[in-house]
Amino acid sequence: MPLNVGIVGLPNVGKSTIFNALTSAKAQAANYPFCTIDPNVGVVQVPDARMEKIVKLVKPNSIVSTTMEFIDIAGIVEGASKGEGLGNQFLGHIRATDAILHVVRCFADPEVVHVAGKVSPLDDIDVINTELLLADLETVEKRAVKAEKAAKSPAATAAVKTEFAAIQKLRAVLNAGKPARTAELDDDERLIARDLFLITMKPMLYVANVDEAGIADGNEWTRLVEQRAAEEGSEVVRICGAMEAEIAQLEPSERQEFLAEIGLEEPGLNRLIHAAYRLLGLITYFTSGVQEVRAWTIKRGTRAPGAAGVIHSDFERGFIKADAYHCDDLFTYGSEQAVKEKGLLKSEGKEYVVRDGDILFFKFNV
Ligand SMILES: Nc1nc2c(ncn2[C@@H]2O[C@H](COP(=O)(O)OP(=O)(O)OP(=O)(O)O)[C@@H](O)[C@H]2O)c(=O)[nH]1
Ligand SMILES: [Mg+2]
Repeated sequence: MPLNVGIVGLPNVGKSTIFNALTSAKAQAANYPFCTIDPNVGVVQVPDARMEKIVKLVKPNSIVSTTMEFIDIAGIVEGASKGEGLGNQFLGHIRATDAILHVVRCFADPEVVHVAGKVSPLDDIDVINTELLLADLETVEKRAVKAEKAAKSPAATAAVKTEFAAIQKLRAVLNAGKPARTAELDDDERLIARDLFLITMKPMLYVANVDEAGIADGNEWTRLVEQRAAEEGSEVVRICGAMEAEIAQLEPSERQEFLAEIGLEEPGLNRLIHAAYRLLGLITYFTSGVQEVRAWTIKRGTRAPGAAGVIHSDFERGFIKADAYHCDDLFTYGSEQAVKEKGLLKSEGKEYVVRDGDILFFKFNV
């Protein structure tokens, strides 16, 4: 289940710069709007400090991180939902993602063109969110015509009526200028909504692209974005795209030195990757042995057989039990043997809900 995150925003705000820093790719990033046309796709290893600690204790022959995918999409302008700019083409690319990073320009730099002529994050946010909303409204209106007819026919089934109810709720929310994700839907209605691939149904977080001075405490613009995000219940990650791009170019040894100089423990990108991972509702469990220590991605709330299925479908089908302990216990007691002696390694069954940071060993039979 490779999950992916789309990077959206106005043209020329730093999307490709951030994408390149994230993925060490060489997508074209340049100082003119609509530099990106076709989407750039890149795979990113999810950094995990716990993994490094496990590796130090277990000393395995090989290490495999978990990954996620980022997609750098063309800039959006006002009227995009009606075909302006690159129009519907890239809205389709956004529709195919699982979550959205919304990059907002929060740096001055007179050298870098702003499509609206001035830095104004709240206006920028409104332009993007409105276009996404209008695109969704069009999808919903189209479906509403058919759904209404079907629901009002004498032969209407319960399923058809549910569909119309869901469409009406979504339409009301979108017409009120709110994202589809704020609609209150029951489980059946949620399934209908899922089939519509609405953009504003996807989880979203704001990325405030700041200059170096704005990293530590933000600036007048990031405060506006943070306030707006708080009102919407969204998160904001503050990073300096230009500097992250430079850090990403450094050799690993130079990187630590550079970060220490500017008083950071890790690149801002790590925070961004972790925030995106959380946004997708993902957690990590580990398998650990002398051959290999490996991180695996699952949705929060997954039970042990489902987690086993991420490794191989046979593990899920033939699931018997999982030996489980938490990596924090490994760090406290220093070895799996010691964790076992403390009685903290438990044998868990099919109902066990896997925790973020669990170390699991599956027993199965097919
Ligand atoms: N000063 C400053 N410039 C930046 C920063 N991030 C990006 N830029 C510059 O902004 C310009 C546009 O960057 P891109 O990454 O190409 O922007 P984009 O959002 O991908 O643009 P489109 O693909 O045209 O939509 C480039 O000249 C970058 O060097 C930043 O944090 N600070
Ligand atoms: Mg670009």
